[in-house]
Amino acid sequence: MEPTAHIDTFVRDRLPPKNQWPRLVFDLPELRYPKRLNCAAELLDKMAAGVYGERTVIHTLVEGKAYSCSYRTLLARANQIAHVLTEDLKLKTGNRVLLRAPNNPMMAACWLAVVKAGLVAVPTMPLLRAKELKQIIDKARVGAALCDLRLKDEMELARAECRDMKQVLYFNDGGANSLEQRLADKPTAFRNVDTAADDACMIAFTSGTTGQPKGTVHFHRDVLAMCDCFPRSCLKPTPDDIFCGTPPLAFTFGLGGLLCFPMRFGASTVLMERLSPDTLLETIQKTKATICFTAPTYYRQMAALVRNYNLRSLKKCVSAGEALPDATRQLFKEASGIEIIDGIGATEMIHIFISHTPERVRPGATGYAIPGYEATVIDENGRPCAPGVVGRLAVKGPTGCRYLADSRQKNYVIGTGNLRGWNLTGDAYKMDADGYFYYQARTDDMIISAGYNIAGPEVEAALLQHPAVAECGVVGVPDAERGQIVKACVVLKSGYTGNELMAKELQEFVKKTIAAYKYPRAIQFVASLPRTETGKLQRFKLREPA
Ligand code: 3UK
Repeated sequence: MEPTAHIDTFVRDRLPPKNQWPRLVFDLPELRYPKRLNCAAELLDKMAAGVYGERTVIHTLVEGKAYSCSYRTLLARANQIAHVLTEDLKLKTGNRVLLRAPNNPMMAACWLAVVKAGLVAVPTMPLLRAKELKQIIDKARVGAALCDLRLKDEMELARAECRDMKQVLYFNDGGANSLEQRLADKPTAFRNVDTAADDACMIAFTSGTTGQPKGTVHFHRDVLAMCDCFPRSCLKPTPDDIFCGTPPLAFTFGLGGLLCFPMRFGASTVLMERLSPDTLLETIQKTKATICFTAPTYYRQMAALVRNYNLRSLKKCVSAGEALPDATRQLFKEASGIEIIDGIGATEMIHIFISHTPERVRPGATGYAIPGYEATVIDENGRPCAPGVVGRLAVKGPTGCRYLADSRQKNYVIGTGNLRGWNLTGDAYKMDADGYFYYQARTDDMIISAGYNIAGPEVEAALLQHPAVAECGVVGVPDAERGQIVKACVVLKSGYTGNELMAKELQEFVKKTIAAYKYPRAIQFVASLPRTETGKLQRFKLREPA
């Protein structure tokens, strides 16, 4: 590794053992980064100094009123925050800083400030509770936090339980001792720390449903690699693009799509704190956004509302976080004329590695390995599967999994054989002869019923084609006779009633749409489905007895 700029080497000291590292490939010319690199300097200082300086980087709406800020203004703000971190809080390079806020301009400025100062950002989802925050603070040994005032309660509860958490500054507050008050008399210039390309700049925690959260370590180089892969090949943004969407900046899907990608291309982003499908559409209309990032469930709900809005500005839509059912793709296309760009990414890989351009879409497929990445499907012996055969997805590229001090590293990165150093995402996939990848299920979500392997998402895709179905989730539940049976939890559209008759009709519909043995033997009608802050269905909750 390159000599570190970090005085505090906590993170480097807790990287996985060398023999468990992912193998990295940097074949594309745009991925050949210099040995010394500060990604915030590339994304912010460099852009602010050039032709983009006076152009807008962040838009926001506060009570319907539009505000915007230029690259140069954002740079000045981030620099002042960097001074507060290093002078007032006396943080040393390599120290971890917790970040907590909904998507707003201060959250963006704080992330950039932390990274400019050679500190390590630990962004956290706004809805996390003190107990979850404590796990993260303890694991990453975080000594300071920058937190939105509205998230103060859980922050203070966590702080009381964490000896390491010594200093917390609040923002969007305005009061005495707030971050805003401290930064006000700081210089607007700051000398960035000359970090190594492989110094950590962020620990992103996975939104795991069970057990201790896993911290994935990302280097300065990784942040630029995420900008130079997916957006460059599939989105092709221009400086006139306006990005918009829902994923939190604390989720790498949102950090890329709503902050780093726009900045890498001299474009701008709309940061909004809470967006529902209808307010997202309203925001696109008001800000004339051109690119939208959100989860499949949002596109499905938006499809029904599109005609109430003027979306002429909108050109491209990206879906990730969970599988995009073809029925949703078609509904949204009929409503808006836009072919959604699906992409699978992971916190471990930092962003998307299989996707497609709108022109090269294939129904039912997530896409192909995007330039910079390789992907394959392997069997239980670790050998590549023939086209059409379901196996485990393995990927390799310029980014890869590095858990902070975690024995689960060896479950994610292959340790032996020809594919040593490839990443196993935990997804069951099949590939066709042209290299398109078709999602089946999470490997541990495959349903085994009377000896058949059944992928829940395939049954969901069938159900979603029925006109009465708004949303659904399909899981395996224990059954004395068959081991497991297929159970569907169904949200009906308004105007339909969930009764015996409807259950029968849906069962018959699935039998006619896909192989009959996959039909849901149990159907439960529910008012809504349990989802994470990132739009993922919480399948484990559907397995719990009603
Ligand atoms: C699933 C998908 C099918 C898949 C993420 C884009 O979701 C992200 O990261 P997470 O760590 O979860 C990773 C897992 O989510 N998944 C994500 N996208 C798709 N399954 N089709 C998709 N398009 O199981 C994957 O292993 O929360 C997504 C960018 C950055 C991200 N962190």
